[in-house]
Amino acid sequence: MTKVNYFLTEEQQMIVELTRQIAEEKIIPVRAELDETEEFPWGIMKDLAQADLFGLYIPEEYGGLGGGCFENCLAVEQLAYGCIAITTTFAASALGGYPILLFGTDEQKAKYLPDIAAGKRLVAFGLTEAEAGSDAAGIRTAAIDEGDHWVINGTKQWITSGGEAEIYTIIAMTDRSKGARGATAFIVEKGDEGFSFGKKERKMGLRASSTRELVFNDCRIPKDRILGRRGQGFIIAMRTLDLARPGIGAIGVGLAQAALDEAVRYARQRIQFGQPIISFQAIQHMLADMATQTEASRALVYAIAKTIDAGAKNFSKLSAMAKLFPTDIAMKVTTDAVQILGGYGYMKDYPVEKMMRDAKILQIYEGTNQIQRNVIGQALNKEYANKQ
Ligand code: COS
Repeated sequence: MTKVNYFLTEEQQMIVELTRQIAEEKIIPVRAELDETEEFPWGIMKDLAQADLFGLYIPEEYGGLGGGCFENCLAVEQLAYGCIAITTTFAASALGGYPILLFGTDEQKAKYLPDIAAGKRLVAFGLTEAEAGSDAAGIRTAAIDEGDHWVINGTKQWITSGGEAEIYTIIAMTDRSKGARGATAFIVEKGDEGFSFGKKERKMGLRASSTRELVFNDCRIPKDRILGRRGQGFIIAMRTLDLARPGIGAIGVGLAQAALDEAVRYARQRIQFGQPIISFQAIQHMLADMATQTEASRALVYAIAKTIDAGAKNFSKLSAMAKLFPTDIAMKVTTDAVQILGGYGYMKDYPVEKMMRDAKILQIYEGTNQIQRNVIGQALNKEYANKQ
């Protein structure tokens, strides 16, 4: 049967094959256990480091592979076929690294990117706080300029790889009176004075990924840890999210594909009323929708990621679309997969119950899907205003 041809280069095809192999050989065998124990997937992070995958999006001069958003999407899609908790741990490293890549000075890039690319040090991104989720400009963590250093106070919440990562790119207020324009980005390192880790969350899904508070208690960091300019922090966060969101869409594609494969396999071998349930039109139509929606999601993510890599400017709307559609589809397809497996689907003996639990986070993190719709809606409003 002909598959959609996305005309991947030889190098891109290699990334797909390598990450699929890691998903099948390393991730799938341990995913249920890590989901149960909530253990951080260090072993797999080492495998990904050995395969040079942490450097996928980092330029060659800093030891990376020089890929773009598209290559990153190809990799996380295949890893997500195995487990999205483990993939999120990997993807969070790009989210944390993008601010340095996009806004770091030459010195900062030279200092941090080679270790990040080699997978020697994990990096995490800290924006969210207890009172500032969707309303990202509402953060309260504050950084004060004290001459030769900065002093940071506040708490970041739900930070992926919190406690495990060694480098953190965080956003803090340097002038609250200026709202979004009063935020500034900083690099904080594990071990910095006054920087510690708080509550580790217990979650519905995504259990092999660590989600933890970052606590800044008179945390002192050197002056040169500022990222970009003072007051540029909100823009840095938004530009980072714009670049990262297609990756979340790609994780949704990988997860939907995994759930679809499980559902088709099961429907072909499950006998009821004397025949495999796939011979019933009710099941066939569900599978047909699941397959079509998964392929449509893939095509959307790939097209938008390539558009971004081709040098698009102001791609927030596209990036939001690339996150929104595939993640809503991943939720639907995993739910339908559980339905097709019926009672077995609800049991932990089959992987689809974990897939459905995991899928929910995709509609929430890196900006809820309601926020993605806002971003798209506001962009449409602007576009059409300019046309008149
Ligand atoms: N790229 C560059 N600049 C951007 C931007 C983007 N994608 N989005 C907004 N900005 C700029 C605006 O142009 C504006 O600049 P000016 O002050 O110069 O006009 C400034 O940032 C503030 O923008 P806006 O008024 O739209 O900000 P809001 O407070 O209304 O927030 C949303 C906008 C809701 C889109 C933002 O808060 C958001 O993305 N929230 C979700 C956060 C999120 O994803 N959290 C997940 C946790 S991180 S894993």
